[in-house]
Amino acid sequence: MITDQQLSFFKKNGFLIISKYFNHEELIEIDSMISRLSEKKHDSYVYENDGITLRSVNGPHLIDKKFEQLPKKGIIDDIRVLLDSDVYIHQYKINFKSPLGGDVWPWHSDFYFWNKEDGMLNNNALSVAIALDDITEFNAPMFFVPGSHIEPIDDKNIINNYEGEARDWRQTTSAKLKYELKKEFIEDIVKRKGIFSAKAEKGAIIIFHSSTLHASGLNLTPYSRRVVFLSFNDVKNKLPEINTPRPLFMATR
Ligand SMILES: O=C(O)CCC(=O)C(=O)O
Repeated sequence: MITDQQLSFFKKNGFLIISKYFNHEELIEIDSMISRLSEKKHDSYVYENDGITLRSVNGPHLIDKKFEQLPKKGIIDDIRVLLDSDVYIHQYKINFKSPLGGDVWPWHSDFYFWNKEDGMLNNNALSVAIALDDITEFNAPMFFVPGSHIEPIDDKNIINNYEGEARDWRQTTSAKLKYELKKEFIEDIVKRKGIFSAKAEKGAIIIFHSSTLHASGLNLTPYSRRVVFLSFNDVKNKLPEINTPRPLFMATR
C-alpha cells in the first residue's frame, strides 16, 4: 500500500521507486514468459537499427494471455492512490535494452506522444516500469528530471523528426523518436531542476508520471536491462475517437 510519504514524494518529483515489489518466484515466472515471447514473432516487435536486436515487444498480453496476470492486484490499487482515480491499462510493453546494443531513448514526455498520437486529453496517467534485471549506473538506467511533470511542454520546444512523412507507429518507439525535445529546452530544465538516475534492483518498480521527462542511454555492458512497462490511464480520460489511431498494441481503445 502506498504511504502518505510515497504519495507526496511522487506528487513533488513525478516518480517513485518501490523495491522488492516482485519476489524471486514471480521474477522466475516472468523470465520464462519473456523467453517464450522472444522466440516468437509479431507485428508489434520492434528491432534496433541492426534489424536483429530486439528493442521492444508491444502488447505482450495480446500475444500471450499469461501477461494479463502480471498487473497484480496490488499494483492497480497503488496506482489508483497515485492518480486518485480508477484506472485501465493504456499501454503495455517490454523494453529489452539488450546487452552491448540496446539503443537510446531520447529525452521525452510520454504524455506529449499520447496526446499527439492517441488524442489523450489529460495527463492524469503514469507508467510502472518493472525491473527484471538489476539496473545499475552501467546498463542504461532511465534518467528523470525531478518535478518536470508539472511543467507542460510547449510545441515550440519540439522538433518533429518525421515532418512531411506518412504516419507510422514505429516512429514513436524507435531510437530516432518522432518528437524530439530541443537541446536548449533540455539544457534549461535540467540545469534548473536536476537529474535523477533510476537505479533499482530486479523486482523493484519504478513509477513515473506521464509528463515526467525521461531518457536512457546505450547499453554498453554485457548485462541486459529488461523492463516491463505498464502504463495506466484515468478511466475518465479514455481516448476519444481519432482518425488513423495507432494499433491496439500501442494504445488501448
Ligand atoms: O526503456 C527505456 O529506457 C525508456 C523507455 C521509454 O522512455 C518509453 O518507453 O517511453
